Amino acid sequence: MGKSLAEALVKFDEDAVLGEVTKRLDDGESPMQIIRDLQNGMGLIGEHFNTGEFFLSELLMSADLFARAMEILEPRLEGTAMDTIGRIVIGTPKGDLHDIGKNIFCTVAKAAGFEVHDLGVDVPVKRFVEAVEEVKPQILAFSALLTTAFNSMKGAMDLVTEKGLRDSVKVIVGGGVVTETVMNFIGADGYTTDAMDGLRQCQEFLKL
Ligand code: B12
Repeated sequence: MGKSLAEALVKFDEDAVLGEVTKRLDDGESPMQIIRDLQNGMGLIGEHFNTGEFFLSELLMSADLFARAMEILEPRLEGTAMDTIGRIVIGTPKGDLHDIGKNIFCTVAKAAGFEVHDLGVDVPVKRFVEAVEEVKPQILAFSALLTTAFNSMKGAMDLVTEKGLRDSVKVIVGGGVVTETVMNFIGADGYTTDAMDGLRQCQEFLKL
């Protein structure tokens, strides 16, 4: 099932992708599991890009098709949380424009009751620190898909520490290329390549 969805995405077969997403939702499958399969498809597309079989135009086409699938999936992710359980400031750091995964995490975090302050993409180091000062979040979150974004995140973390704000926030970094090494490099408290796992870690940070 999952494999065919990933394969349909790699073939840019819009009817097959949207048809399977709709069918699996109708069959009662969890939207997050469907997103994981689409994420695997994006991973395959990245591999084709690496080997030179795909170009930037294919990355753009895949992003567009993913967005269409998300239009169907997103309403199913949204919950009806009544009370705010905590504040998250999130952004994709300077130099990085990827936001599909960040937006998915924002949706599930909001659905779980977090107040999410999304700074968008290509966010300068200073903007993260200003937002921590303004919003006073319990959690500062980065989404990074490019290795070149690691230095921007480290810069933001250094400035947060310099301003004496480090102890006021827990920091999590998410995104396809993120590993424990990246977490340690920037000095974060957690890392993940999965939105639901990230949500669990955020809830744990607040001891919910
Ligand atoms: C789609 C895509 C694009 C689209 C992005 C559109 C958009 N609006 O986001 C476009 C075409 C713009 C693009 C451009 C480029 N891309 Co690109 N792109 C991809 C691709 C194929 C898929 C990424 C994606 O959306 N995946 C699906 C989502 C759902 O997965 P995800 O992001 O991992 O998110 C999940 C989790 O990680 C988690 N999550 C994400 N963020 C966060 C944050 C928190 C706090 C938490 C808790 C969780 C969390 O939640 C999500 C759901 O579980 C990847 C391949 C790959 N393997 O990922 C390459 C990839 C990321 N791109 C790559 C490259 C090189 C580029 C370009 C430099 C290409 C070029 N030559 O111009 C440019 C850079 C532009 C820039 N400055 O940012 C490389 C990066 C290599 C590297 N290690 O640095 C990759 C890995 C492709 C490859 N070579 O293998 N790209």
